Order: sequence, then C-alpha cells, then structure tokens
Amino acid sequence: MADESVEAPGRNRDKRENMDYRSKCAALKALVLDRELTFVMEAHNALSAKIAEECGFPAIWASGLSISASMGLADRNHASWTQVLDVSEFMADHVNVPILIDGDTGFGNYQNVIRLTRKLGQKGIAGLCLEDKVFPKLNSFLGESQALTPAEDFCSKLRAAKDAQLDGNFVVVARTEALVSGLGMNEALERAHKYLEAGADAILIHSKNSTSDEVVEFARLWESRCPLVVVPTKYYRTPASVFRSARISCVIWANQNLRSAISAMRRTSERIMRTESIMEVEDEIASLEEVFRLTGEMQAQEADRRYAT
Ligand code: SPV
Ligand code: MG
Repeated sequence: MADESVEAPGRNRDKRENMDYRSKCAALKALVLDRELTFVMEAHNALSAKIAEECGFPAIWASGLSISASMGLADRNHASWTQVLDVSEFMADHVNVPILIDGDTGFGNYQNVIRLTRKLGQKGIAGLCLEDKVFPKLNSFLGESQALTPAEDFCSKLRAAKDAQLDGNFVVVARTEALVSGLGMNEALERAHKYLEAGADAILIHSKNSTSDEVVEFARLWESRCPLVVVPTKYYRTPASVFRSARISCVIWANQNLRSAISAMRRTSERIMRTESIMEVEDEIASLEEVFRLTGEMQAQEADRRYAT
C-alpha cells in the first residue's frame, strides 16, 4: 500500500495550487481592507511583475494600458480579453504576490464578466477591477466627456463578478469614471453607493486632474463606507501623506514600469546606434546573470540535476 505520508512529486499539485490561489486572494483582500495605505505597482509582463515584487510591492496592477502598449496596441480593447489574460497568467505564475487585473469594462456585458471572472480564478488572478465606461473603452486620459454605462448595467456586471468568483476573498474593485467624464462629484458618489450596494469590495475613484483635490474631497464625502483606491498618474506630485490622511486604502502606480522601460530601451538603442558598439552600455544594463536569475534558470538547472537521464 502506498505510504500516504510521503508526498510523491506531482501529488496534491492541484490542492497546492488551489491553496496558493486562496492565499493570494486572502492577501489581496487583506491589503484592500487594511487601514494602512498600500502601494500597488504596475506590471505588463512576468518580468516587470517579478521586479515589482522583488522591490517590495505587496500586489501588482496588471495594467490594461501597459499590457496593450507592450503589444504595440492602443488602449482601446484592441488586445482581446484572452490575450490580456494570457499575459496576466504569466505574471501570476511568476510572482507570489497577488495580481489585481485591469478588466476595463469587462469586455462586454455581465455574460462576458461571468466568463472573465471564472477564467481569472482558474489562472490565479486574485482581483478584478471593472470600470463604468462603454465597450470598447478608451484610455481615461484621452478625449473629453467619455460616455459612461448606465449605473444599473454596471451593477449587473459587479453582481455577476461577485457571484462568479471562484474564491470567497476574490476582490472586485468598481471604478467610476464620473469625475474623469466631467459628470461631477454627486454623480461619482451616487454611482459609488450603487456599486457598493451591488457587492463591490472597493471603489476606485479615478481623476485626471493635476492635483488630488477632487479625490480627497470624494474620500471625505465617502466617509470610509468601503475601501478607496486611487491612481495618481496625473496628480503625481501628491505626497503619500495626503492619501494617508484621506484614508485611501490603495494607491496604484499604474504605468511607471512601462514608461521607464520605454525610456531605458530608447537610451540604450540610441547609444548603440550612435557608437556602433555595445561597449558603452554594457556596464549600465542588466547582466546576463541577472536575466538568468530573474527567469528561473537556476531552478531549471536543479531540475536537470534531479531528473535528466
Ligand atoms: C491602466 O493602467 O490601464 C489604467 C489606469 O486603467 S489609467 O491608464 O491611469 O487610466
Ligand atoms: Mg486601464
């Protein structure tokens, strides 16, 4: 009879993966509910997710803008939801911290949200952020007065996501674009109330102002009814102490890894082009050893030692 106390390689694999997923969801839920301010870092592939994790970020934002940009695509749902999901799966496989995915509008109606949410659970993604714009979306910082979906329709998506989640601690963040679209504070608050009622675990109040005044005012009027998330891309001068005093739960740094990669790659390519040599850049770029380390080469060599015949 097999000795049940000895765990054969591969045995209980599914159980372990489920446990891992459970703990990622629990970790993300705890971060969102915690009264301490949490910083969530953008990533657009497994490598940037790994770097963000190693730098100490407790959660990753799988940014729609950054993922589509890294594919050379506009942030207009030109990347399909399965393509975004594939990238996020590589990220989830590569890091131990939870991932909150930017689910845009949910890629359709509540039907699409149900399928998306189930797939996120299967792929190890701990949270989903949905925004109340219409499909296909346009980045919040483009154009004026973008149309919003009726609040009732968006609530259907939120209810569908909460009902479809595979883990009790899966986090659904409802993002309102009411301020971005110029609809005003009352509309933003009314929508947030409805979204909370529909089951959202947190509200992302988005703003494209160059100061944090309107999100701080929203937070004051919201009176901590549920955790608040902000994305200070445009009000980047705001110090963290302002978010702490406003009792914001999470700050998402939404695109800085992508933008720094663009600048670094351009600098390196320009220098190599100009000097017709890689000598000048060699000491300033990541070593090959670092690439091997970040991509699990040591673990692959360990597998060779154990299993190669
Ligand atoms: C993203 O990162 O894709 C976002 C945040 O949705 S923002 O681009 O700032 O609207
Ligand atoms: Mg986005």
